[in-house]
Amino acid sequence: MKTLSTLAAALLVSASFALTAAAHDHSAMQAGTEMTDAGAMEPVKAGDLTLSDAFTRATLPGAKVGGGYVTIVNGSKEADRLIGGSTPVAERVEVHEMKMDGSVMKMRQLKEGLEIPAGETVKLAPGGLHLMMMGLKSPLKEGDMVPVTLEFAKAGKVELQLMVGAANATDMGH
Ligand SMILES: [Cu+2]
Repeated sequence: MKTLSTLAAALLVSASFALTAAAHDHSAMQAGTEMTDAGAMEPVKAGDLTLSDAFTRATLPGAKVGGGYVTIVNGSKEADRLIGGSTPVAERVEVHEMKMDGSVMKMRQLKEGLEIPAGETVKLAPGGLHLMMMGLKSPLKEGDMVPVTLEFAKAGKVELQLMVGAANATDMGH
Protein backbone atom coordinates (compact mmCIF):
# COMPACT_ATOMS: atom_id res chain seq x y z
CA MET A 1 0.00 0.00 0.00
CA LYS A 2 2.81 2.33 0.91
CA THR A 3 4.49 1.62 -2.42
CA LEU A 4 1.29 2.32 -4.28
CA SER A 5 0.64 5.65 -2.62
CA THR A 6 4.25 6.67 -3.21
CA LEU A 7 3.82 5.74 -6.84
CA ALA A 8 0.54 7.68 -6.96
CA ALA A 9 2.23 10.68 -5.42
CA ALA A 10 5.07 10.42 -7.89
CA LEU A 11 2.59 10.21 -10.75
CA LEU A 12 0.71 13.23 -9.44
CA VAL A 13 3.91 15.21 -9.17
CA SER A 14 5.00 14.34 -12.70
CA ALA A 15 1.50 15.00 -14.03
CA SER A 16 1.34 18.44 -12.46
CA PHE A 17 4.88 19.12 -13.66
CA ALA A 18 3.82 18.22 -17.19
CA LEU A 19 0.76 20.45 -16.85
CA THR A 20 2.86 23.35 -15.61
CA ALA A 21 5.30 22.87 -18.46
CA ALA A 22 2.46 22.72 -20.98
CA ALA A 23 0.81 25.83 -19.54
CA HIS A 24 4.14 27.58 -19.67
CA ASP A 25 4.74 26.68 -23.30
CA HIS A 26 1.26 27.79 -24.17
CA SER A 27 1.63 31.23 -22.62
CA ALA A 28 5.01 31.68 -24.26
CA MET A 29 3.50 30.78 -27.61
CA GLN A 30 0.60 33.16 -27.11
CA ALA A 31 2.86 36.04 -26.18
CA GLY A 32 4.87 35.39 -29.33
CA THR A 33 1.74 35.32 -31.46
CA GLU A 34 0.47 38.56 -30.01
CA MET A 35 3.72 40.33 -30.74
CA THR A 36 3.65 39.19 -34.34
CA ASP A 37 0.05 40.27 -34.70
CA ALA A 38 0.79 43.68 -33.18
CA GLY A 39 3.61 44.26 -35.64
CA ALA A 40 1.74 42.92 -38.63
CA MET A 41 2.44 45.25 -41.48
CA GLU A 42 2.68 43.54 -44.82
CA PRO A 43 5.89 44.63 -46.55
CA VAL A 44 5.20 47.50 -48.96
CA LYS A 45 6.75 47.36 -52.42
CA ALA A 46 7.64 50.44 -54.43
CA GLY A 47 9.55 49.65 -57.59
CA ASP A 48 12.64 47.76 -56.44
CA LEU A 49 12.28 48.87 -52.84
CA THR A 50 10.65 46.78 -50.14
CA LEU A 51 9.71 48.47 -46.87
CA SER A 52 8.89 46.49 -43.76
CA ASP A 53 8.81 46.63 -39.95
CA ALA A 54 7.50 50.18 -39.90
CA PHE A 55 6.75 51.46 -36.43
CA THR A 56 6.83 54.43 -34.13
CA ARG A 57 6.56 54.83 -30.37
CA ALA A 58 3.94 56.26 -28.08
CA THR A 59 4.67 59.85 -27.00
CA LEU A 60 3.88 61.75 -23.82
CA PRO A 61 1.21 64.47 -23.85
CA GLY A 62 2.76 67.69 -25.13
CA ALA A 63 5.61 65.97 -26.97
CA LYS A 64 6.47 67.83 -30.16
CA VAL A 65 8.43 65.12 -31.93
CA GLY A 66 8.12 61.41 -32.59
CA GLY A 67 10.53 58.94 -34.18
CA GLY A 68 9.70 56.65 -37.09
CA TYR A 69 11.44 53.40 -37.97
CA VAL A 70 11.38 51.19 -41.05
CA THR A 71 13.58 48.66 -42.82
CA ILE A 72 14.25 49.41 -46.50
CA VAL A 73 15.59 46.78 -48.89
CA ASN A 74 16.85 47.96 -52.27
CA GLY A 75 16.61 45.04 -54.72
CA SER A 76 17.81 47.19 -57.62
CA LYS A 77 21.24 47.53 -59.21
CA GLU A 78 20.99 51.28 -58.71
CA ALA A 79 21.07 53.29 -55.51
CA ASP A 80 17.99 55.23 -54.44
CA ARG A 81 17.69 58.02 -51.91
CA LEU A 82 15.15 58.70 -49.17
CA ILE A 83 14.66 62.44 -49.44
CA GLY A 84 11.82 63.12 -47.04
CA GLY A 85 8.24 62.47 -46.15
CA SER A 86 5.00 63.76 -44.74
CA THR A 87 2.27 62.70 -42.33
CA PRO A 88 -1.09 64.14 -41.33
CA VAL A 89 -0.13 63.83 -37.63
CA ALA A 90 2.82 66.24 -37.75
CA GLU A 91 3.96 69.39 -39.53
CA ARG A 92 6.81 67.65 -41.31
CA VAL A 93 8.90 64.50 -41.51
CA GLU A 94 12.70 64.71 -41.55
CA VAL A 95 15.38 62.06 -42.00
CA HIS A 96 17.75 62.04 -39.02
CA GLU A 97 20.79 60.19 -37.79
CA MET A 98 22.18 59.69 -34.30
CA LYS A 99 25.93 59.79 -33.98
CA MET A 100 28.43 59.85 -31.18
CA ASP A 101 30.21 63.18 -31.00
CA GLY A 102 33.00 62.41 -28.53
CA SER A 103 31.03 60.96 -25.64
CA VAL A 104 27.77 62.71 -26.51
CA MET A 105 25.06 61.17 -28.69
CA LYS A 106 23.90 63.78 -31.15
CA MET A 107 21.05 63.89 -33.59
CA ARG A 108 21.16 65.69 -36.89
CA GLN A 109 19.04 66.05 -39.98
CA LEU A 110 20.34 64.47 -43.16
CA LYS A 111 19.58 67.41 -45.42
CA GLU A 112 20.67 65.58 -48.57
CA GLY A 113 18.58 62.58 -47.61
CA LEU A 114 19.65 59.03 -46.96
CA GLU A 115 21.24 56.86 -49.62
CA ILE A 116 19.78 53.36 -50.02
CA PRO A 117 22.68 51.60 -51.81
CA ALA A 118 22.02 49.10 -54.60
CA GLY A 119 21.27 45.62 -53.30
CA GLU A 120 21.48 46.67 -49.67
CA THR A 121 19.26 46.87 -46.62
CA VAL A 122 19.07 50.09 -44.63
CA LYS A 123 17.47 49.85 -41.24
CA LEU A 124 16.03 52.89 -39.51
CA ALA A 125 15.89 51.93 -35.83
CA PRO A 126 15.96 53.49 -32.35
CA GLY A 127 19.45 54.80 -31.54
CA GLY A 128 20.45 55.19 -35.19
CA LEU A 129 18.94 56.43 -38.41
CA HIS A 130 15.31 57.44 -38.01
CA LEU A 131 12.44 59.46 -39.36
CA MET A 132 11.55 62.41 -37.20
CA MET A 133 7.98 63.64 -37.13
CA MET A 134 8.37 67.29 -36.22
CA GLY A 135 5.55 69.35 -34.74
CA LEU A 136 3.25 66.55 -33.61
CA LYS A 137 -0.38 67.67 -33.62
CA SER A 138 -1.40 65.18 -30.92
CA PRO A 139 0.30 62.45 -28.88
CA LEU A 140 0.91 59.10 -30.58
CA LYS A 141 -1.08 56.42 -28.80
CA GLU A 142 0.08 52.84 -28.44
CA GLY A 143 -1.90 50.55 -30.74
CA ASP A 144 -2.77 53.26 -33.28
CA MET A 145 -1.58 53.31 -36.87
CA VAL A 146 0.12 56.45 -38.21
CA PRO A 147 0.06 56.99 -41.98
CA VAL A 148 3.34 58.32 -43.37
CA THR A 149 4.25 59.05 -46.99
CA LEU A 150 7.95 58.66 -47.71
CA GLU A 151 9.55 60.17 -50.77
CA PHE A 152 12.38 58.52 -52.68
CA ALA A 153 14.38 60.09 -55.50
CA LYS A 154 13.69 57.17 -57.87
CA ALA A 155 10.88 55.08 -56.38
CA GLY A 156 8.79 58.20 -55.74
CA LYS A 157 6.18 58.40 -53.01
CA VAL A 158 5.47 55.38 -50.83
CA GLU A 159 2.66 55.18 -48.30
CA LEU A 160 3.30 53.37 -45.05
CA GLN A 161 1.42 52.69 -41.85
CA LEU A 162 3.55 53.02 -38.73
CA MET A 163 2.31 50.85 -35.90
CA VAL A 164 2.52 52.76 -32.62
CA GLY A 165 4.36 50.63 -30.05
CA ALA A 166 5.08 51.25 -26.39
CA ALA A 167 7.16 54.31 -25.52
CA ASN A 168 10.26 52.10 -25.16
CA ALA A 169 9.61 49.73 -28.07
CA THR A 170 12.77 48.77 -29.93
CA ASP A 171 10.98 46.86 -32.69
CA MET A 172 7.58 45.40 -33.33
CA GLY A 173 8.55 41.76 -32.98
CA HIS A 174 8.82 39.42 -35.93
CU1 LIG B 1 15.66 62.84 -34.77
